[in-house]
Amino acid sequence: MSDTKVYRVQPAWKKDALIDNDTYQKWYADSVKDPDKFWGKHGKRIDWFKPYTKVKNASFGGNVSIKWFEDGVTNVSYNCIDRHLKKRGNQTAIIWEGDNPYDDRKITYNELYEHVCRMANVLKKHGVKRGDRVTIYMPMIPEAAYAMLACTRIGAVHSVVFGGFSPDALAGRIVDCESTFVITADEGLRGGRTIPLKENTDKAIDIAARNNVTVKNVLVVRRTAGKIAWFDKRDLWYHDEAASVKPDCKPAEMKAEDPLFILYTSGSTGKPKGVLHTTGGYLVYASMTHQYVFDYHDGDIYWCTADVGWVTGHSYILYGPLANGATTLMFEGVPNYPSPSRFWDVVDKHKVNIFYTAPTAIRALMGAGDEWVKKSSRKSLRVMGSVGEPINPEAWEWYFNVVGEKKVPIVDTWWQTENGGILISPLPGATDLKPGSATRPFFGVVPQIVDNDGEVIEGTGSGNLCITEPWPGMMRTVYGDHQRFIETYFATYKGKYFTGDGCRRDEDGYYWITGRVDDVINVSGHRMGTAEVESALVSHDKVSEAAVVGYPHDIKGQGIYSYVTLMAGVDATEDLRTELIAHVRKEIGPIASPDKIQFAPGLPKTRSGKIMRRILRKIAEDDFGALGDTSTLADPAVVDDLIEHRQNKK
Ligand code: 6R9
Repeated sequence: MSDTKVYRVQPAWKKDALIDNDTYQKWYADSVKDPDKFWGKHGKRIDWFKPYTKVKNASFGGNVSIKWFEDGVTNVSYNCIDRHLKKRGNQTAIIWEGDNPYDDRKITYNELYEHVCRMANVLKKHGVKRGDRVTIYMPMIPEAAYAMLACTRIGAVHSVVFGGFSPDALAGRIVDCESTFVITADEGLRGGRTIPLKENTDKAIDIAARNNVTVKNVLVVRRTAGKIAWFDKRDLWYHDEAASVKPDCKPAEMKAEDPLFILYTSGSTGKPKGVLHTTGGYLVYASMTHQYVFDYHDGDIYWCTADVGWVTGHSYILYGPLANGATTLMFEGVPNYPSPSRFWDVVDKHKVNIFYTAPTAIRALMGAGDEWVKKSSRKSLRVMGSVGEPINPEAWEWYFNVVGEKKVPIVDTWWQTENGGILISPLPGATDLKPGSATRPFFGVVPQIVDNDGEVIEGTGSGNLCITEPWPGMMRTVYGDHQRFIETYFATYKGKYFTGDGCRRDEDGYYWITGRVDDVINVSGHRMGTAEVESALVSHDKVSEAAVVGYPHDIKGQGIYSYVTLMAGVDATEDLRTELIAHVRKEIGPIASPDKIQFAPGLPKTRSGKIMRRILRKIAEDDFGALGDTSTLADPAVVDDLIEHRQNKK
């Protein structure tokens, strides 16, 4: 659309920027023309115990094998801590801002070294070895960072599970990667409310045991000192254990392709997949994108508001910033506690220069009113970012005009758990901005748009977004299921990585992500498979069938709309509606709570029994005038009933 607003790079953004537009063009061209040369050079941004001689050895065809820097030897915690000690041992590595505004802490690189070494020695003491999977189920406290880095120090593979997930969801993730060591806290604290993490862990461990995975130890960090159950042979207090071990621990020598972490994410089918990232390429990519996308300079105070339970927290609270020797802020709380000024109060309090958040938070704060922003100065802000879902132009404009006072560039960063780091984004000193567009690819990233038949769309046009060339930060496999990796990402369009997102390219070559084209919905930036919510619903004994779709939601981006068919003889009551919502929360967690439940005597199906989700989406959007072709429906009368009882009447 040529009538889109363009915000040109301002002289102040360009002045000390690491990359201007000419440099972007040149580097991008080099990165695509000769990836071996380009990444061979930039791979050296991290320290290697043994340098690599091979750079790229990767193919999206056949069995799909991705290797970067494969004969190099390094260690992630060494790169995030040890190598900075000489120059910046006394610099703050982590600023921790508690849920309570009076609660904060600063941890220097020297202190981080000691905490991580002690935690690593605790893991070793209890038998955790290289390659073992450690599950981390933690609130946003510095010990979560110590735990992750401690795993990388000894070569254990961490699997961080978001603290908002239920015991069942946690158990599923423990079982899938056969993890026998769990790190948690007594309770979490968010927005003044406690979250029973240890109690959830206890429940999850019982469920895991019934599925033949026995957790041997639980390391518990004391956060609230709330009352918890204790199992002497199994449970360990972190503060006792850490005091009992040495403050030094030699970093393990890891091969570039040794597994670094697993992170579970939702897809359109089946249970969540364990996305596996490896050591060398991931760290090179996370640190490089952190530096250039946020135009990070030495001494900047950097704040990403994500939770460490998501990939954004992995790459852009921890690994990218720490590899770059940055001061990274970790926030335990929520945007509107104790008031909707909280984000901006924290920005002023810690003089934050780079701020990275999600559209759902921006929309919620926009709804609370400008006065909450205007109470603060925000003078320190130099770059602002957005991630997690498409940002609508209204929210973008508000972020730019009200929060940034027209002076701060916004980087709308598009990427996925599978990608390890940002793939499409403006660079502050190089890219003219268009509200709602993630703009241009990062170095080495080759996007391609294809139609449903796989025909390549050149120039301007819309379709499905693929990436045709490997990049160092990408996932290597689905943990324990390489076939699923191939089928999920490389089979739809053979030999190409398919993102699952729809996309438009405009006349300037800018990319506009339009959202998922598969059965994944994005609720407040959290990815959810409709199939997961459906299977949670049908696991209730009064439900015979369920179909779940997304619908546009003002704050969350998408809301969850569920159509539920009850067992014969069961009455559709308000109480049952409440019960079903509680049931889904128990099965998956609060983030999966259905916003709407419509009791449906029947679902629209084709004669072969496939649910016609297209129709369900339209009804959920209250747009049933445009149902499209319904001629393949087995029983057209079903649709009339669904329309009559729709829950989103405008
Ligand atoms: C990093 C992260 C990935 C999905 C992705 C897309 C959506 C993320 C976006 C965006 C438009 C952006 N998404 N960033 N859509 N513009 N800037 O969020 O990873 O949780 O795996 O979600 O999120 O649909 O496919 P993940």
